[in-house]
Amino acid sequence: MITNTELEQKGNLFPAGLISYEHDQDTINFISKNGVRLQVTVLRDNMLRFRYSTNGIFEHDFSYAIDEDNPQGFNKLTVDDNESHVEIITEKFICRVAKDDLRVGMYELDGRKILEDELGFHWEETFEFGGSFVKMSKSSKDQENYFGLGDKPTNFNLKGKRLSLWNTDQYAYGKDTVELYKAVPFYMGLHSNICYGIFFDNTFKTHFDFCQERRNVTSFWADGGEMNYYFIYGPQMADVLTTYTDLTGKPELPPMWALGYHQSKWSYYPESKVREIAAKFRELNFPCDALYLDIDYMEGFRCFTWNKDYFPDPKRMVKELENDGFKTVAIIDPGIKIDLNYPVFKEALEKDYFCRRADGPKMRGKVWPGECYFPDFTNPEVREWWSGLYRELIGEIGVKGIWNDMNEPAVMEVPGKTFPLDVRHDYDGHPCSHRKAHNVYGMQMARGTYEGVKKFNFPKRPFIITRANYAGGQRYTSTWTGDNVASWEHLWLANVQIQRLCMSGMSFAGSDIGGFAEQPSGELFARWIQLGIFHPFCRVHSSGDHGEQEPWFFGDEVLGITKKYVELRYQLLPYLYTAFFHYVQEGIPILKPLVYYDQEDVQTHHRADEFIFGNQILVCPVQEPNVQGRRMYIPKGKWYNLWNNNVVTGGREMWVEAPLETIPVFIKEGAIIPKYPVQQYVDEKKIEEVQLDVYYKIGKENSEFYEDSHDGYEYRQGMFSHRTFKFTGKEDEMILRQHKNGKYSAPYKNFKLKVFGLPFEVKQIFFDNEEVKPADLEYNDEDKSFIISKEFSELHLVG
Ligand code: MIG
Repeated sequence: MITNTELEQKGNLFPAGLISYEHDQDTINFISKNGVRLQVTVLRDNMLRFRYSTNGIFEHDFSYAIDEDNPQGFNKLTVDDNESHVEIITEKFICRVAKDDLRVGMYELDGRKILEDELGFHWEETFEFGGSFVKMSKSSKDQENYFGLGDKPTNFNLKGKRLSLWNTDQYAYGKDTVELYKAVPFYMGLHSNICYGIFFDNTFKTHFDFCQERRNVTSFWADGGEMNYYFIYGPQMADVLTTYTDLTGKPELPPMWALGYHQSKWSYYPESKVREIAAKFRELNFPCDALYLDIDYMEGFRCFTWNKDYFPDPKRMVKELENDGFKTVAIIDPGIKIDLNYPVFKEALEKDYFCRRADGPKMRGKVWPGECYFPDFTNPEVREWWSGLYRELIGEIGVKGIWNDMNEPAVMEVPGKTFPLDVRHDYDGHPCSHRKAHNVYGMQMARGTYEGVKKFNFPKRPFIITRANYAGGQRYTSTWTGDNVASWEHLWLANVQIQRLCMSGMSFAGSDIGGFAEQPSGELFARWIQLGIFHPFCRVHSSGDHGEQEPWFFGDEVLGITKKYVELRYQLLPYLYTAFFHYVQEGIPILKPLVYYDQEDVQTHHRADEFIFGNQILVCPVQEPNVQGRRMYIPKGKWYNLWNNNVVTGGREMWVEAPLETIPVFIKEGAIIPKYPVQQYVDEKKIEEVQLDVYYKIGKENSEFYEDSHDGYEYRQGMFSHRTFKFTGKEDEMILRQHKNGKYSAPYKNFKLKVFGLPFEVKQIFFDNEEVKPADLEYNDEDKSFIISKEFSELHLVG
């Protein structure tokens, strides 16, 4: 146990007793005897913001993370004065601020403790940089567990870990590497079936300790800036996460092709190589929607140029690929080669858009092109210029997506692998050093890219992928987990990292399937594809120097298996798109770890292998070589094994068969899963009919199906269709009702309904309240299927 005296000897300072407090509409201001100010703002009934100033002065309030349009407003705020504390009561919970030291506690309305300050706010002044290290510590319960924090490659449950957030290029990182590409200073705590969230919106290097240093204490602190955090009350994890995602923002719907299968490699060049890869996919009927061009497409790694020896006519190539269903995605890095004959460099130089060192020289660093300068993406004028650079690439050549890399920012051959800390940034009119701007540099680059791609691809939707990001960056871009390795451990990591990103507001994420560094065995590749098709972003990518990584490279068996799974992804596109719609609308994560799915069941708090894809599909990857099956946890309820339709009862661990061609997948009973036919790429075919797989249940279950034209913005004018299927099953009767919102009507007319597990023989059928003959609905008794108009309102089967 660390005592205050020890901490004080180390130079830590604490708030002294309260002098006064006052409140207006939504904010309560506390002033303490030594000048510390605490501002508590009520944003939502379940969310408070806490800001501390050590000397009574607050700097201008500015954040890159917070979505300007985040929904705000609350129903109730009461401030009560007690002898020892001030009580802030919202409709959902109570916050108490102690009068003697400003320590804060959060309680449910019935008085149950959610979270209390341990030492609470304290700080240490730094003469070298000015400002302070700002610190916070909270007490933790024995059964309390922690989740979140972005892309950390460590156990899903963070209890016992100490981690820091400082965006870093970590080639071939490993389990427990402390700093990776992204900084998402948001976590959720869970105990006694109460979940809450802490979002520490501070872009300096931040640190989190989850009971590692001291068993019953969690703490977070930053190397500078303000103690500025949001407390979000659940009690359900879903409430916490959707509130956080509302606060920091949601992306727009991607074009559906971005959810297809993507193939990448460092590097596909020259043009003949790209064509060879494209042709092979089509020849093998292996679905693929996008091909990636890594840095070698450029002229000497100069961004926004083409190597004309390798790609003599990029516009023609991109067009021809597109005719064949392939969208081209091209990489763009932040480093701009120092070269007076290179127009992008010259313009940025003339306009003074490059970052400078504290004493004036420009920030110079080596990356792929050699010596480079780096645009200051935290300057809005620079972002605007940057977005304009995409005119040719997107607007004229027809590239459909942009891949931003190296934007931690990464610099080669220097200590720290990034900019020196004295580098200056505009920070949207709040000039600062790299200490403060480092963690948002990549996010602001991706933001400028997003604006550009959106502008020049309009009226089609933009697709961006970035390596580095900060909280809120999900508004602009998708992401991947960087330079992983072709190993079984990394397959495990990919599973954990993507689930964690989904728990951090960044659902549109995937890993380099098969591993970036080194080469996977065919078995590892097959297992990774089986997992990767259930990740929101699905791309095979690898470095150039370890052999081939196309699906056909591993022999016929692996090709057959991977093809079957990629086809399954294409069939499930409408289901995935619906999950994406919920993410975009409500901030609901696309993958749901079991703890999110059922926090009441404490078994789930330490599980990380299994997850729910969308709402109703349970997936559990095989993460070891040479196995025929594995043990896995099935959450409560009944589930159909996708491969044999056997029904299992959950709430327990069980052995599941999983030879190489099988990944354990279960469908929740009562679910209705919409499926497209297999296509080689999105919109290859005119869809004639959508299949609805119905998994029978005695009881009720709702399912949803969102559709629109797969690209463009007409959905914003109501041109979407959002269907809710209400299923009711009895021993001898099934009722399926449909409600529809939106004006869009897809070109196909019918659903093919297929009922699994129907417990009775169909004797009578009522369709929209009229009795019909089996033949009217083309009833097939063998597979229990019906063809019904997609505009049906009720199907009623009687046994
Ligand atoms: O220093 O562009 O993570 O996906 O293929 C390596 C080359 C730079 C790192 C990325 C990787 C990409 C590679 N890049």
